[in-house]
Amino acid sequence: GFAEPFKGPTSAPKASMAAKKPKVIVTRKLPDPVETRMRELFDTELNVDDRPMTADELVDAMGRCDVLVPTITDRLDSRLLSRAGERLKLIANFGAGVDNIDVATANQRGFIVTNTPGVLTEDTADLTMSLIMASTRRIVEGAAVVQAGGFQGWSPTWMLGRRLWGKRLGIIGMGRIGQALARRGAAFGLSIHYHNRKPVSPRVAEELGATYWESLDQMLARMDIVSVNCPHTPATYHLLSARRLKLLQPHAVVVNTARGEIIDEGALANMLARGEIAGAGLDVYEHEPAVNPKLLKLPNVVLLPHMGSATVEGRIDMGEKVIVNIKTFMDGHRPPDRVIPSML
Ligand code: 8YV
Repeated sequence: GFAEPFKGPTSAPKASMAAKKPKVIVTRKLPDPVETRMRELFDTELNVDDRPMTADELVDAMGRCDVLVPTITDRLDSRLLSRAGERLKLIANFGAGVDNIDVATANQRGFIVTNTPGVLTEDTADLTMSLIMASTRRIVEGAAVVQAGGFQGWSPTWMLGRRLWGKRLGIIGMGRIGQALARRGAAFGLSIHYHNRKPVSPRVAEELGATYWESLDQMLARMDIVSVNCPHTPATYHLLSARRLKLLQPHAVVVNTARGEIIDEGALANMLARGEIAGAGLDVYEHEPAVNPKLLKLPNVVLLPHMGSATVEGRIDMGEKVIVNIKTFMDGHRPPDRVIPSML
């Protein structure tokens, strides 16, 4: 294509029109319509190969651009940000979660941080519901039998899972995604329970018919299905610790489409292996892309490769959000999706 490779030689000073456009460096390959629009609007440097940038390449990029568009695969910690150049003004994350960025340090250094909330809510809730269904109804296990040519015919006692209707779903984190999951869960006949820093508004609680548990411990002990839907922050790291996981009932199932760090993955794997809980559906891992080897050997888990927001529509919408944030900021206004540390 006509895109510049991100490691290309520094080009000569641009003509006056181009010079007015902000220099935007995108760290990964984004959907074509997003990249096309970015190139129209900004002086954009794309990553056509989609190879994740090294720490040194990120520092180099931050020294040469007004706006960096990173993703979850770019770890912008305080050490790296302290090496960032003077030119950088905005870090417009392609993604809702910003745990890959030390937002406080970024702000101290004068870099605004934005994210892409709202546009991946329904897709992520769909994937969460899929994991709930897959892990209770053994969907992946059953599909694997047929694909391996092993279907021997119907049997009254074979491939039995567990009924969803009438069970209790406990949602940890009742933000946009938690609420979207609650709606789906209610439609499947689940009773909806949640733990959050504070209760949702009475109007939302009534609409969702959701029961608030101030004590996560007490909620965990009473749920059939537990879903993690909160952001990863210092306060939620290992929120599902070994101690808390032990509060779950043996027939309970845990699903996570948020961030792996929220669950003690080693403790979860051990409990699954010992049959102390019934199953798990995971889309995210504590040390991504590594997956705890114990999990890989278990039959009672459904493991997906971080694809909660992976729809064509969702990824284009995310890109559009990034563009709106950059444009608004460059026009001298507060970008709509600014993240401030007190929100985290
Ligand atoms: C993104 C996600 O694909 O938005 C998030 O928080 O986890 C995913 O939807 C990823 O973060 C891209 O940066």
